[in-house]
Amino acid sequence: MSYFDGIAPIAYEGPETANERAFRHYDPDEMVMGKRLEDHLRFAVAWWHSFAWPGGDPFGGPTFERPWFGDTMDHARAKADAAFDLFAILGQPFFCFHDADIRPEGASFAESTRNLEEIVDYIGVKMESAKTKLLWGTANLFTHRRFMAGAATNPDPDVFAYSAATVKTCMDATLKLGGANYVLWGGREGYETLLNTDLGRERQQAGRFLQMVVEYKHKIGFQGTILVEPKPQEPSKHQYDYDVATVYGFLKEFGLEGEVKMNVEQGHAILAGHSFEHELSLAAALGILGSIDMNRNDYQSGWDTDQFPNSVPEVALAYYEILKMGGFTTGGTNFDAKLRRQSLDPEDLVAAHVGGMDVCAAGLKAAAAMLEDGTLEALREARYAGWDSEDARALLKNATLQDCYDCVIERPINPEPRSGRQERLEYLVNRFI
Ligand code: XLS
Ligand code: NI
Ligand code: NI
Repeated sequence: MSYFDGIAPIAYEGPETANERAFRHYDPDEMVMGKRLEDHLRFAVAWWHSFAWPGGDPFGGPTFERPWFGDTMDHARAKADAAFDLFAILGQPFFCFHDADIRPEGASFAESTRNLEEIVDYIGVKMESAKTKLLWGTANLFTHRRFMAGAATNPDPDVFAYSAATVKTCMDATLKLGGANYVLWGGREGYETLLNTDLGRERQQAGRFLQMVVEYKHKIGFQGTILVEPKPQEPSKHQYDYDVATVYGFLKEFGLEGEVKMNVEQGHAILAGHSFEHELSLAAALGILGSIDMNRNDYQSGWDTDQFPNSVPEVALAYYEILKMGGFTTGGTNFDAKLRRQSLDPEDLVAAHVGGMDVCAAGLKAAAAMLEDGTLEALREARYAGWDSEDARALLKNATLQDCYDCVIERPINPEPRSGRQERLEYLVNRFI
């Protein structure tokens, strides 16, 4: 018997349907800008939120009572069975996992690794008869108490070594399951108080750790992309991978900017005081936009609420940046989103994903329409048209302050301000949403 018994695979029925168990906007085969919608969006279900999260919060214990909750390998297999049952209902092409989501912790590193290898084989067999592939794997280096003072940035070299060994096993697992990417989110790579922290040292440790990951990727011939996922705080007071700009500087410092891209999460962007589209636009401009963790942060809470997305206008601006850079290559849209703790039923889990997929599909189609219309990009380009002239280009390339001075005096230059047309642009965008 399946946990999702009685729930049939979700089909596309169009925007007018009253059926809760149907897609209104997500038709995987719909062609958008010459590509199937499924291949644009590349949806993934997150194992941790959908199958491992028990519904607790700082004031209350678990609210979910899933039949697969427990610490044995039998539980782990039952969890994988339920996961693949949900995948068959949603029909999404990918999933993502941490080691700790899929296997029970062992009494030793060796036992944890054996558990991981065993469940990876089990999942591998399930994948043979399913359409679902692995978008990315990652290591949980933040839940167990050994990681409380960080993983790579821990003051104890034993924790550094343990963390590196753990990442090795997770990269092996990701390679074995044919993963398209490998993610590093620095869960506790930061500090609680500067009073006990040597920032300089911890930076160096984090840099060397990431170099080791890239070296190992090449050693084992992993063809996927290594992704870093920025977040400014939570669980630690301050996290080193604060935002896209900060991580880019870090990659440059350690010579990794050609090797590592970003996994940008909506909620993390909000926590950093940015919009999602700001982080995506910057990552695209720097050539390091890899993949996204799609969710929605509560704008008042101040922590990472990981809700399913429900705002088409917001999602549209995010996909606009993605389409503008040419779309995902190895990346995709991972629902790093969880149910609210009162949403107890299997039906809730299905509906959350169906709703999220529909919001993303509607957003992506609006973004594609804006791009195909071209007005927004034409106006943006026109704003910089002054730079198209030979003289202007030479100015940027070779001119000195003295050259500029001479030119301003001789021509003479007296700049005339032009409208930025913000309200008109906002109004234009609304036409597509
Ligand atoms: C937590 C992060 C985490 C990463 C994977 O805030 O979003 O879920 O995506 O470790
Ligand atoms: Ni995430
Ligand atoms: Ni997050």
